[in-house]
Amino acid sequence: MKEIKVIPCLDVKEGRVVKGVKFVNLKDARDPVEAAQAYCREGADELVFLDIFATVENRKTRLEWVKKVCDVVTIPFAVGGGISSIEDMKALIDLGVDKVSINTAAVKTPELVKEAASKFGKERLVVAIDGRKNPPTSELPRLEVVVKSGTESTGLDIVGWAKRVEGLGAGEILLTSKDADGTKEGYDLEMTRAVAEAVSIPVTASGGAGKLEHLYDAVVSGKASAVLAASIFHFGEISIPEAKRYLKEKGIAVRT
Ligand code: 0VR
Repeated sequence: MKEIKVIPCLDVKEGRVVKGVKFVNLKDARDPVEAAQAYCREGADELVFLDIFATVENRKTRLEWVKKVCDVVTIPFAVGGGISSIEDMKALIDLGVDKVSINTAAVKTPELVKEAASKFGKERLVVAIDGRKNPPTSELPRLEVVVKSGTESTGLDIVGWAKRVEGLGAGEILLTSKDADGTKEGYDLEMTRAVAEAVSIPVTASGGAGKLEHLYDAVVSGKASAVLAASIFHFGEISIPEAKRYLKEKGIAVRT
């Protein structure tokens, strides 16, 4: 059984790691470099850095923030936020970033996924999909893709979009539930499972982790290949070693 990855996520705003609920009410959490060093030391399998306001502020990813973290990271490092061209990706990869993650830009220019996979290899290309659940009475898809830090509706069905980006060459999908983000009430298992069953590339569950059981549920019910969390790790409620020990005791293969 392939090892399940435990991934902390640094949502960065103005050079600091922040954390909110449902993408809003962002509160200061910790310094990105200190956090990255701690997570690497504690055995995280990968680190995600999201420059969460780059796109809405219509600017490129803040390379100076990324470089500071890049210089201390000793595990695979993925960066997203504001990436909208091959040049943006090359600049990050030249800094030493292992994987680039595109979200809004993929929706706006799907061909970018194909071009990036061809140029850098699909193993370096994550497509991040932020999703929300619409009420059954809505004309919008029940599971809908949202972009621009969750501020813009796309009318796209999440499963259809996931299958399309897989076909275009995405190496993996980072699937974040906007509704679950920061609630600590658990991942959106319906959304995660629907996508994981529709594609053959790895799907990372993201948004809502609050208890150790949630991590297990995301893997077993959600069929996720990796579990990403922010709140529980940044505020010290659960540590990376605790998470991995729990999953291992429940029979889930993890890197120890
Ligand atoms: P937790 O629920 O705290 O584990 O958060 C996991 C995940 O939702 C966040 O790391 C991150 O993906 C939230 N994302 C975005 C955002 C937060 C604020 C503004 C925008 C975005 O666009 O992804």
